[in-house]
Amino acid sequence: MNADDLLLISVGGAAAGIARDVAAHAATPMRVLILDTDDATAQAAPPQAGVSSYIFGTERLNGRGTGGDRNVGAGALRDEAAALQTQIGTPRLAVVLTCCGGGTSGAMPYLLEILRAKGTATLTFATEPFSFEGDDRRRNASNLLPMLEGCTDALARIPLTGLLGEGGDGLTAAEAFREVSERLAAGIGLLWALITRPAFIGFDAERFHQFLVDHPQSGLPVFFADACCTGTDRDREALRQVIGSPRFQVAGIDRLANAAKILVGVLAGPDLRLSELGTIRQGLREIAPSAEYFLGTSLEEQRTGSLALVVMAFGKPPTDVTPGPRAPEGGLRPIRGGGRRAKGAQGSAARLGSVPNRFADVEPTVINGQNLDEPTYHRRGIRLKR
Ligand SMILES: Nc1nc2c(ncn2[C@@H]2O[C@H](COP(=O)(O)OP(=O)(O)O)[C@@H](O)[C@H]2O)c(=O)[nH]1
Ligand SMILES: [Mg+2]
Repeated sequence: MNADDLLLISVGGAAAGIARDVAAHAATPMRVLILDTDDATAQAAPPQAGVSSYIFGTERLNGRGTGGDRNVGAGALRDEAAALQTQIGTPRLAVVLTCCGGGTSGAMPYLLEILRAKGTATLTFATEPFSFEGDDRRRNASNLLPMLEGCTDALARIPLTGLLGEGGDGLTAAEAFREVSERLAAGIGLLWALITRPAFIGFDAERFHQFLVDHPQSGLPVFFADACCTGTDRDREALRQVIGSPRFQVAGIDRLANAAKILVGVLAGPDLRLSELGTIRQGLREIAPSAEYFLGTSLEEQRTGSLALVVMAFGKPPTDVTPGPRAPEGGLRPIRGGGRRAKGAQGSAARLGSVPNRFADVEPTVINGQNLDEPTYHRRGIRLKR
């Protein structure tokens, strides 16, 4: 794999900090493009190998940011399409990260269109603001997110409140933002290591590209959980934490049991045993017997003794759901008692997920097992513009 095949792009101030964190912890140099409208982001951190910053819209905004207006963010990027083409190059796969709520993420749809025109497959992580942030930020996010579905190959919507989980109320706002940033950086970092350092059973950028584009749907919903464990029972414990993650219980749907495709990443040292892969595969098969499985492994000396498990569940339209063992009475498995929490989750475990409902803070309109708040093209599996 060529190092240029893979690119991490962040859009906006908060996403920039997370992208830098991923780069700082990566075992191999990675190419990161930080995009923002605010000069302060480029000046905030010392230079890092492989990381470049590009402040767009300076003619209109003079490096002062968008003032929270996402239309300003969108227009600013359109001004600079040509320069941006050069910055991006021609990666086969781009992981795009934005924290919705501000104005700069308004540039996302246009950025994703540029990537699609280049033939780059895109996996987008988009966070939704904390409820305490105010209505304007929530509105910005809930208007933008459905637009992203049409222009990215797979979309992980990540409510920050859910990412923080229980016990978040006692934190200061600064601690809460730091905590969610660390969880996101840890999850994306594992995914990156999996793609860039494949071993034996590789799931590299080209395979990921095929995986994402070889599908009739655009904007595939993806739900993501990870855990890192040590000890003799590390495979079972990681499996237990991931399977039990509340991140898979979304709007009354068990997104793991109902996944169409499950991408399983196992990152360990050279001490990884075949039986551990067997345990993980078997455990996931029991939860989602009808899903198609993809396995990738990454072995690094410094991981010896630990096992990190990343599971990404790619959704399918609810019209096409096969009940799994967690949905014995057919259809989608409802959440019981507000979803299960993984017990004994370790500090290194990070859980990412997404909400399929297109309206924030509104119960989904579910009729005959279909969530009518999901766009029709999405529910029916129609891929747009491809
Ligand atoms: N994970 C994380 N999210 C943040 C942080 N600060 C702000 N956010 C979230 O990011 C959203 C957008 O903020 P920002 O990226 O600064 O917007 P911009 O002004 O358009 O660059 C906010 O509404 C918050 O939900 C942070 O430190 N960490
Ligand atoms: Mg900003």
